Parts: sequence; C-alpha cells; structure tokens
Amino acid sequence: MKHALITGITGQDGAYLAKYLLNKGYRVFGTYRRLSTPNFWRLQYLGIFDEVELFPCDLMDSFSIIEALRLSRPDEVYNLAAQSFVGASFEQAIASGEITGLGVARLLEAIRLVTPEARFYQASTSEMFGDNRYDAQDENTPLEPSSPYAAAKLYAHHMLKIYRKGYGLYACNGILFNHESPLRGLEFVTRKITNAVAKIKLGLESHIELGNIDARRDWGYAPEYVEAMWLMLQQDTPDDYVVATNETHSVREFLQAAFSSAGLNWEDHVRISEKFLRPVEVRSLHGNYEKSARVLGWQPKVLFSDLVELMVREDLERWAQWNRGVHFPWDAWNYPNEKKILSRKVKFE
Ligand code: NAP
Ligand code: F7E
Repeated sequence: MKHALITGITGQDGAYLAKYLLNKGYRVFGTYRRLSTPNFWRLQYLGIFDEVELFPCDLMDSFSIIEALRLSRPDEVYNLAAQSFVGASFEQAIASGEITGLGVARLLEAIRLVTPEARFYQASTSEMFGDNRYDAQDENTPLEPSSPYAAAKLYAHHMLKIYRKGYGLYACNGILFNHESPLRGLEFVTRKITNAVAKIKLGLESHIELGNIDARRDWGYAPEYVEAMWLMLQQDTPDDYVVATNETHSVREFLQAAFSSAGLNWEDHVRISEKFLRPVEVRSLHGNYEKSARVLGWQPKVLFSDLVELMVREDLERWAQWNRGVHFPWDAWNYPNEKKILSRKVKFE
C-alpha cells in the first residue's frame, strides 16, 4: 500500500486530496498545526476524519517535519501547507516568508536527508506571475511577484528546482491558478461572496463589502485540481505544470452570477470599501494549461458558471439547515463579519 504525506491536510486542497488518495487505496498521513481550537471541519465534512493519520507539525519547525517524514515513510509528499491568503501576507509579511517560503526549504532539506526517494509536490501558484502584462500565462511566462505571499512562493519554486537539479529529487511545482469549492476559506473572494449571497437571501445579512471588483481571475474547481497534483507525481520524469481553466472572469462577473443564481440583484447589496484594496493588486490572471492536457491528460470539467452555482447552492443549503437547528461541521457560523476586522488600511479617528 502506498503512503502519502499531506502537509496542510486541514485546508481546502488538503481535505480534497486526502479523499482522492484514500479512494485510490493510499494510506494517508497528514500534518496539522496545534491550535487552541481544533480545525478539522473539512475532513469531517467530507467524512474522512477517521480514515487519515495525523501528526502535529509546523513548517517553522524542522524537527517536526523530520518526525512526520520518519513516522509516515511516504512514497509521495504533497506540500499544501502555507500562509495562503495574499491579503494577509501584506499584514504578516515576515511570517508569510517564514512559512510559505523558508518552510519549503526546511521540507526539501528534510526530504533530502530522511526520505530522498519520496516524490514531492509543491503548491506553486499563478500569483507568481504577479501584475503581469501577458494575455495568458503558461510555464514559460516571466515570474514577477506582486505580494509577500507571491515572493515567498517564488523562492520555494526556485528552491525546488535547485533540489531537483542538484540532488536528483523527484519534485514537481504545480503552478495552480485559483481553485474554489464549498470548502474554500471564507476570506477568499469567491466564498466570501457565496456565503454572503446565502445569508442575504435568507434575511440574515443585508450587504457585503468588497475591494477591487474589476480584478480578473481564472477560477477552477478544487476537487479537479488535486487530481492534477497526483498525476504530476506519476510521470517518468519530474516537471512543472500550469493547472487552470483557460477562462478569465472579473469579480464583478462572479457577483452578478452568484446573486442572480439566488434571484437577487448584486448592485442592491454590494458596497466598495478601501479596506479590501491591496497595496499592489494582480489585475488579471488567465492560465494556459496546454502542457497539463498534453502530458498529464488533465483538463477541467467544472467551469465558471457551474462553479458559482454549486458554491451558492451549498452555502444556501448550509444556512437553511442552520436556521432549522441542524448542527454539522462547518466554518461560517462563528466567523466574524469581516467589517469588524481592522487592518492597517483603516484610518483611526
Ligand atoms: P488553505 O485552505 O489556506 O490551507 C493551508 C493549509 O496550510 C492549512 O491546512 C493550514 O493549517 C496550513 N498551514 C498554515 N500555516 C502553517 C504552518 N506554519 N505549518 C504547517 N501548516 C500550516 O489553502 P488551500 O487553498 O488549500 O491551498 C493549498 C496550497 O496551495 C497552499 O500552499 C496555497 O498557497 C496553494 N495554492 C492555492 C491556490 C488556490 O486557489 N486555492 C492556488 C495556488 C496555490 P490551518 O488549518 O491550521 O490554518
Ligand atoms: O482574491 C479581489 C482581490 O483573495 C481574488 C489564493 O488561494 O489564489 C488565491 O489568491 C481577487 C483579488 O484570491 C475582495 O483583490 C476584491 O484580486 O480570492 P482572493 P487571490 O488573491 O487571487 C491564488 C492563486 C493563491 O495562490 C492564493 O493562495 O479578488 N477582491 N474584493 C477581494 N479579495 C478578497 N479576498 N476579499 C475582498 O473583499
């Protein structure tokens, strides 16, 4: 039986990947951070909490990484752990560098020393293209990061290439464009919108505050993207791949589609707040996944309108259940309204 170790198993992709690998017959190990409040809701929501084996581990702590590798003896390691929110990386630039950048160097060093035969997947990102001037981005597009998050990911991306070349590690960078789902974190714009649509529809909220709604992204469906991660590690030679849908849409289009799928007009419920503008914005991303299609045989099936609709439907169903008093593992009921969260962009009176 093959062993897989997933760092960041409590996140969106970690939970979907764990389910995908369990269905393939893997023994799945995952790392989680010790937090004051347990954070396993996604694994519970997918019904796999009892099927995965967990280690406390932090990418800031090399010894905990070594211990996780030693105990799990993985054939494949998927590094999904990161401080993954671009907005917060401007507020926590140093921690983002430590976790999202240096954390990967710690992991590569640990693999080199403890399990050099393990195949390694790194969660690289389309954010590395930054506020670029290209119509579409692929594996050869210049990387010009525009946030502390993206700069940290770029460092990790290059460290992986160095370890692949220098030490012969089987290691792949998956340059994934935005991918979303009902398990997406609530601060990311798609889920922020679909959660708000559901609450507004049920009379629990009246409006939502957003930043730059002209930003454009290439949004795909997360459960399909974890399949591409696995495919990368099954090839004869390691390489880097873009995973995307080859479509780009604005946040404004997302709003329009999400509110109208619930029979609402978005312009009645959206306010723009400076608070959600970023010091540097990535205005447009549009991924060309031709190499993944050609080499991995991967292609997206759920595209923009189906994605929006399925996310709205699930958030509506959850809030309706909540109103009926049904309790289930879920993140939104105790998440503070973002209007209450202060940031450096707020001017104090
Ligand atoms: P996510 O939901 O934010 O999950 C991130 C995971 O990293 C969580 O399990 C989190 O643990 C863990 N983590 C955070 N800090 C850590 C630390 N110091 N040590 C160990 N673990 C830590 O992110 P996601 O959307 O699943 O994305 C997965 C990976 O792909 C991330 O690396 C992200 O940067 C990258 N990526 C995502 C996208 C996308 O559109 N989703 C696109 C490209 C790349 P807690 O649960 O304890 O916070
Ligand atoms: O922002 C704009 C915002 O935070 C998308 C991460 O998974 O994908 C994600 O990063 C766009 C940006 O995702 C709000 O300015 C407007 O232009 O959902 P997001 P992201 O920054 O693209 C990449 C590929 C990753 O690797 C990351 O880990 O939407 N936007 N108004 C807003 N964004 C947020 N969050 N909140 C707003 O109110």
